Amino acid sequence: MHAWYSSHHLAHHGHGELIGGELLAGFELPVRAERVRDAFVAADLGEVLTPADAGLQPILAVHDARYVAFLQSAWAEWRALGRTHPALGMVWHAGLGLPREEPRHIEGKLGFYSIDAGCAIVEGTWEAAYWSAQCAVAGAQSLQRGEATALAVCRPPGHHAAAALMGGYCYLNNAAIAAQMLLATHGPRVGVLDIDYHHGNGTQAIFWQRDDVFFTSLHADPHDDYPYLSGHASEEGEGAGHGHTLNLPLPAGTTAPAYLAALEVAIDATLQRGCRAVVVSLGVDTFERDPISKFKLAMPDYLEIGRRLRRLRAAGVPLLFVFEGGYATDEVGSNAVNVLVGLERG
Ligand code: OKP
Ligand code: ZN
Repeated sequence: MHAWYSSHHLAHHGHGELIGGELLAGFELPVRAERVRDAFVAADLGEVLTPADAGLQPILAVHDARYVAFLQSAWAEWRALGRTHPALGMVWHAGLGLPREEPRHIEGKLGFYSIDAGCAIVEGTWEAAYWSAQCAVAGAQSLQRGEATALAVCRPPGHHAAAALMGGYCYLNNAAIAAQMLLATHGPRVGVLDIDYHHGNGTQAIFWQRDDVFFTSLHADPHDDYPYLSGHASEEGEGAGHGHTLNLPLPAGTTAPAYLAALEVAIDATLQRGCRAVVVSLGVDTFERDPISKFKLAMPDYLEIGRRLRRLRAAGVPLLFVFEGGYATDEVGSNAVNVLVGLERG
């Protein structure tokens, strides 16, 4: 198996995060992707490769062109105001239900293209987000060449980003970009299996009205945790997409037995929908010592998650793992890679 990694992610750094109303040092740190790459090498699972530049086309197949243009120019527009600190918006549509028109002022644009204040923009944000997406694109191409498994060491993560919205540390939806690509070769239906602690609201929104991508997610009950506003079991998709979204919210304190039972439900549903390739949004912020999460998975549980995923492989379904969350920096690498080890070695 190959792991796709780009050092361009290092350019996205130096921003804090609003936590409970205070601007503090953030959790989404460069070291996270370094640790995942290092653990992949240490586990001797395969080669770490640098993605080629596949350009904007696969990104624009998922994201609005105006949004992508905003991401590309946001830092320069912010700098033009004389500001050197990270750019952060403070004004949101928040469901007024009124027509949307792109503001001219960068402060307006930052809010217009955000679901929350979780996405500061610094000088290297676009560079990092672009190459994070290129890792996912290269991973999808691995599957398109017939490989059974690949890992995209994406950073920044992607599953909270929608077609024209950033949020929750995410700018471009790496998993959605890969799933969209895989439709061309593995259609008529591919799956996204999101096992990050947080609901993959951006991915859900992108495929909400579609029947060609089945989205299923295990996550913290949104009554109690971020992203709060979506991820309920009652959300099943709309129109042609009805029945092609499956949310499996779990309570704070969830341990392996309940977690793995929900994972089996998600795997069953993915097989039942006839998905011919699956993108796994691989967040390991379900870990017991994760600093921002409330599930209680232990290190060996990640091996077991991988073992359970063998059922997809046995059905001939190739798997692309796209790295999402996981903030316990000492264990994030082993936890993410242990899923692959469990899958490969049982
Ligand atoms: C991104 B990913 C809750 C604060 C949440 C944003 C979390 C973004 C997670 N107290 N802040 O899904 O790991
Ligand atoms: Zn998460």
